[in-house]
Amino acid sequence: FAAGPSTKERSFIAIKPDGVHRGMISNIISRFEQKGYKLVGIKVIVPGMDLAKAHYAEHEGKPFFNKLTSFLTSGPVVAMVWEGKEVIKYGRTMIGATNPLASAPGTIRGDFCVDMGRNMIHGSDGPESAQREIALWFQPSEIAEYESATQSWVY
Ligand code: FUP
Repeated sequence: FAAGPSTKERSFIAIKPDGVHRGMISNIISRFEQKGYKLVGIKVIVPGMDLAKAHYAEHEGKPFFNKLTSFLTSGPVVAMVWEGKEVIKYGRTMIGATNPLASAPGTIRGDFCVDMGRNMIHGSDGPESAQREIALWFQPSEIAEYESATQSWVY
């Protein structure tokens, strides 16, 4: 077992308020866990408007921005950091397309959602956004460094 640098890749994954209210926390966590990814950070947080706006800064000025940030601040978000081989890209594959009606069955959005504004989950779209979002939502001390006992069976 030789853990190359890519196995330490991290992504910011968040279950949005609709996912929490619909009781999808365990289902979503199960999917990432069963795939072989490692949970290294998790918290339940009702984000304030500053955090919501910073998180979705790339969409500032777009017609859906106010609705999007208001929705995020309306209820709890389960903010997580998942680690593992190509977790950023493959996490996005597991999540599905932004529009749930364009998401394949088997993806989280494809299986559970029909509305773009209620697509349940967020996942970083690249290494830079992953780094930025993890730093925005987590203190370094809130992220656990550990070796998984079963990782050698996954890689
Ligand atoms: P994604 O990375 O798949 O979450 O998608 P985006 O970053 O492009 O969009 C962020 C969120 O904005 C989406 F989850 C839903 C919302 N959105 C809209 O409501 N309308 C749009 O036209 C695009 C995005």
